[in-house]
Amino acid sequence: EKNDQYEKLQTKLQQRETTIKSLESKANANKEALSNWSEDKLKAEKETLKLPAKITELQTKLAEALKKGDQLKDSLTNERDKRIAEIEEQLSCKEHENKLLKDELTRQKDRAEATSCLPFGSSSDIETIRLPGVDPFLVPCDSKFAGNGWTVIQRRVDDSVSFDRNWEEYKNGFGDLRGNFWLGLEKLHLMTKLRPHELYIQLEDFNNETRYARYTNFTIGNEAQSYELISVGNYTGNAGDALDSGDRRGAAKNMKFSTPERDNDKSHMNCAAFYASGWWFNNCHACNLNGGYVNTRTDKDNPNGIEWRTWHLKPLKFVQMMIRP
Ligand SMILES: [Ca+2]
Repeated sequence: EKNDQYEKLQTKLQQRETTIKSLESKANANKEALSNWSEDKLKAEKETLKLPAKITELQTKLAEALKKGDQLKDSLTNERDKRIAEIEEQLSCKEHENKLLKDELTRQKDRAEATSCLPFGSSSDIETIRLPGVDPFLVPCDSKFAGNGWTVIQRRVDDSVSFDRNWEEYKNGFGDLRGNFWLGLEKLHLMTKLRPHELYIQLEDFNNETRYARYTNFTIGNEAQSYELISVGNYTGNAGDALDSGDRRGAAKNMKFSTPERDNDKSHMNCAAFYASGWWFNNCHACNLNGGYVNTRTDKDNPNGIEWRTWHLKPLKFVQMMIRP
C-alpha cells in the first residue's frame, strides 16, 4: 500500500512537473511575444516622434515651393506685362507710321489734284495745278510774304521782260515763272470761277520800302466778258485801296481788261496803248502793275511806270500779285 501511495505521488509529481514545464514554456512564449511587441511599439513611437520634424520639413519645402511658384508667377507676369507693353508700343509705332503714310498719301493725292498752290503747303517753288477744261499748267507758289499756299499770278523784278503785250499774250500768259511774268487771264478766270479767292499784292519801291494790299473775293470774268475784274471784296493792308479807291475814275474794279490793240477803258484815249501795258484800265488808273519798268533808282513820280497811286506816284522796284482760295 505504501508503494502504491508512492507511485501515486510520483505520478502527481510528474504531472506537476509537466504542468510547470508547460507553464514555463507558455511564460517564455509570452515573454518573447511581449519582447517583440515592445520593439515594434518602440519603433512606432520612435517614428511618431520623428513625424513633427518631418511635417515641419515638408511644410518648409511646401512653403519654398509656393514661394518659388509665386516668384515664377511674378516673373511670368512681369515678363508678360513687359511683352504686352512692347507689343503695345510697336502697335502704337505702327499706327503712327500708318497715319504718316496715310497723311502723305492724302497730301500726294491733294497735290495731284491741286487747283491752286494751297495743297503744296509751304512750297515757294513751281508746281503743277489742274483745272477743268485746260491742260495741267505750272504756277509759282509763294509762302514767303503772307503765309502758305499762295499762287503767284504776276511778278516784276526788273526790265528783262516787256509787259507791252497784246490781247493773246495777256490771255495766255508770258514771261519767266521764276522772274517777271503774267500768268494769263484765262487761267485767272478758271481759277477764280472755281472757288472764291483772296488777292494779295506785295509792293516795294526804290527806297526799299514795302507795302501790301489784300482783298477778299477776287474774281475775273471770262473772255466774252473781256476778263472783267468782276469783283474785289474787302480791302486790308497799308498800301491803300487802289483797285477800288474813292477815285472812281481810276478804279480797276468792274473794268474790262484792255491791251494796246483792245481799248475797253472808259477814257477818250487808249490807256493801254498810252501806258504800254495791259490792265483793267478805267479813266485811266489808280494803279498799273503792268506798266513800264523804270530801271533806275528814282524818287521822281512816273505815270508810265509800275504804280500804286494810293501809296505814291513813284515807280516800283518789285511787285508780286498772288491769289489763294
Ligand atoms: Ca478808250
